[in-house]
Amino acid sequence: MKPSHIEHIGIAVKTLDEAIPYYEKLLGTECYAVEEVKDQRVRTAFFKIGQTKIELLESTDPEGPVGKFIEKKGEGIHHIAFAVEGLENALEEAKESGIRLIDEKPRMGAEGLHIAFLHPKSTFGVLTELCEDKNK
Ligand code: CMX
Repeated sequence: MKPSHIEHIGIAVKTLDEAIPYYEKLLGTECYAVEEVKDQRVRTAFFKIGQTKIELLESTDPEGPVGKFIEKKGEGIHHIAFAVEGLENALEEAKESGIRLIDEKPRMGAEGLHIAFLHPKSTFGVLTELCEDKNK
């Protein structure tokens, strides 16, 4: 596996309405998309800096992954996502090397990317996402 770049950094926030203006100021750029990812029980907001994005995550359900994260740890960095080519093979490789997969198979994430998560308990405490843009 050789990721090409950090695709995005996911940051859990209590409300997009409060966090978006801060990031717009900090990054000097406007949020270019707000999208709900229903099966993940989040609303997301995106900013672009070079090749990398910042993805703000607001929970839509206290029992969802981001709702539980904020309840336990508070707002902050939630996950890091690496862009890979050949996501299925990357997952196979990760599994063979003993990494615990949250998603055995890729699924659809925000922005039409194919995504899969690796469990933070086997990635030194960092929830890790692998993603592939099949439209590229
Ligand atoms: N980063 C690091 N550690 C995390 C974590 C995170 N984001 N989320 C949970 N953990 C840790 C918890 O602190 C806990 O550790 P301890 O046992 O030491 O207390 C452990 O993982 C289990 O946490 P939990 O609250 O009991 O939560 P679950 O086991 O139910 O779920 C996880 C944890 C990672 C499997 C789940 O959050 C998940 O499947 N995440 C992937 C999907 C996701 O995060 N989607 C939201 C983003 C979607 C998007 O970007 O579009």
